[in-house]
Amino acid sequence: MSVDFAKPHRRYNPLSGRWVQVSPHRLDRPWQGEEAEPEEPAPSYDEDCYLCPGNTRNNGEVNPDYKGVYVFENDFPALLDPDDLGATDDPLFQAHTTKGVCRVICFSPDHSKTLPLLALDEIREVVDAWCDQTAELGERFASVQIFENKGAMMGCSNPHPHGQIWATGHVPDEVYSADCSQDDYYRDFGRSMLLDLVDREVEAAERVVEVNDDWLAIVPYWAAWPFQTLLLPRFPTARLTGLDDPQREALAAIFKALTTRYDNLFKTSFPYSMGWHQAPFFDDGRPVENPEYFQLHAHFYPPLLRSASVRKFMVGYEMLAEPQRDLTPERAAEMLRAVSGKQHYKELAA
Ligand code: H2U
Repeated sequence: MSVDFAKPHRRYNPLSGRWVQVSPHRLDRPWQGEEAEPEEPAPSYDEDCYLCPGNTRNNGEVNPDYKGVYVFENDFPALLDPDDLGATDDPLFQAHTTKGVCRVICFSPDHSKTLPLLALDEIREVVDAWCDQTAELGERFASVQIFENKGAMMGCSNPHPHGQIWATGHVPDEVYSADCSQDDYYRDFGRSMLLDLVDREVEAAERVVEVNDDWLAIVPYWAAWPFQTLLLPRFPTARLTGLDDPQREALAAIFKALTTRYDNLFKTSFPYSMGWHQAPFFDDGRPVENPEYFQLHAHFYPPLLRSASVRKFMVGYEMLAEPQRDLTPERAAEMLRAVSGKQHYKELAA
């Protein structure tokens, strides 16, 4: 049996175990909504910014005059590190105390430099910080979640280029489901699910956005957001801590190229939520060494659909039934391939 991909169809996401409805025929419908607004250039230093070097943060603490990446404990952490851990045993009202730490990572002292605008060696510094933070927090916590929430459209509180790190004593849902799915596949086929995916996607090429010797960026077959991408290592590694020097270098390069393509697509600083999924460090308190089934990967979830201001809303059917998309993942990959991954539109304009 085959599927006519020009007709409405549903694609399975083997990582989440969930489905997405694809409706390519709807792309022809008329659009009378808003189009892009011109962007204001950001200054390199903003005296009102909580994250710029030398400035006073919201809680009165003063940032050092940092020159590269700067990591600090979140002043308003969502997680605390209590000694007394408790749980309810009521099946209807289950709860347990959570413990963890939250940190903020400023990518650059320059307020105006988002990741694609940083030089390769500066992005490499960010990669090193992600790896170091993972190593340090993985000693104590079951899961280390590194993420970047970028752009006002994503609810990001500050335009200064930054990300966050939350480490938790428990394994959060999204990581847990990626862990279970990969474990199941490994038990069924004796191979890593995401390394198999890498081989198939490189060969097919139709969903590839960027590729180098060590990394691959694709619009996944099951993508729910219009320009969602998945960044995958082409070598086995369960965590960021497993990356050697050339692999980190190559990661900085593909990160810059992918985010440059994103910005060039609608000539805007492309908003997204991006984050790494890496293998848990503990399972019920027991250390987890280096699971062969688990492959490190990063998800990019950008909300934009047609222009710098027209976004996809995950509402209605999506909230109540399952995600739906019009643009096919193959077409989205083609659109991202059609813009430059080397020259950023802001650098061309300068
Ligand atoms: P966003 O990634 O959503 O913009 O969040 C930035 C984080 O920075 C947010 O969690 C923290 C907020 O608590 N923050 C500080 O820790 N100190 C400050 O002075 C401002 C913001």
